[in-house]
Amino acid sequence: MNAQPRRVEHLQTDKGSVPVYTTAVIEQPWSSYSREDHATWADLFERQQKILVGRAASEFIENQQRFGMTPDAIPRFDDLNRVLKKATGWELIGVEGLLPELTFFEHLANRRFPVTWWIRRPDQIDYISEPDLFHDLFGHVPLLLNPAFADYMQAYGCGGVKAHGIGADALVNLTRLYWYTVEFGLIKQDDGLRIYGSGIVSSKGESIHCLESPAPNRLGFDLTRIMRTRYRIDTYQKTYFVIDSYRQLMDATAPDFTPIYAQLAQQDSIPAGNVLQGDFVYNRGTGEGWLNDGDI
Ligand code: HBI
Ligand code: FE
Repeated sequence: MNAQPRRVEHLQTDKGSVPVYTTAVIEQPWSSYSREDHATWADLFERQQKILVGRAASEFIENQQRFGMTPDAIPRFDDLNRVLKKATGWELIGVEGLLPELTFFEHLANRRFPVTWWIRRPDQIDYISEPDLFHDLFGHVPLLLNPAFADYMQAYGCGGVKAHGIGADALVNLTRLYWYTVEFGLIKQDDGLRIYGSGIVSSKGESIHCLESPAPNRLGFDLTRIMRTRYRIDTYQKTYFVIDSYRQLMDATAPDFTPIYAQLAQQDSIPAGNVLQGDFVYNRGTGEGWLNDGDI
């Protein structure tokens, strides 16, 4: 049984009331993982690896192999860091769990990715409301080997530190950008739409739902459209945004967001399930898209 992480408080955020942990950086207590912890990693890894064939972005699969991640045991952060540091200068650090936003942003701005050191219990295998080791290691870490995505994550962190200084509305806008790209993003490949978002690749049901269900919208990436779009944390997404490339994400964070936040402050937010005139709508089957010229 793994040691229970130390909760400090609950923070009311737009993700609901989430536990916020100490900001301490913790050495991964690899030898303290129980056989049950390693078995939970193996179960989740093997299940997701099967589901993600033909569904996950090609870089995601390739990079998992470059890290040498296997279901055999929970990976050691030190082993992963040897590969990661050389490739894009990023470093994994162990943490207790969700960090206060400013702390999180400061780590990203310095190419440090916080990874929760503990893994969920077997009875939480299908869903856990906060990022555990599986979500972070399996979901977030592979794409940090991609130079453009690694640049984007650092730029996002720098933007987050700035937004924290501007105010709560700017933070809400920026958190939506993280949500609809890093956590729930899709990418267009020659062979169709594929998943790169960590929240999806670490979830069995949503890995299938996001590409195959007729219910959700799949819209072309548009920075201000994303920043205006609300989201739910307790259901599958009603809208997914599709990028053409990771470089597109990096380029989108090039401008100073201050005037964008000012413009957004004058506009209403958009319900998660709406499709608006001017949205670029993708067809889930063919991956082809068209400009929506009328309100749906
Ligand atoms: N803390 N450890 C950790 N991991 C996250 O993904 C994380 C966080 N704190 C805040 C946060 N994510 C989100 O609010 C981001 O949108 C900033
Ligand atoms: Fe995450």
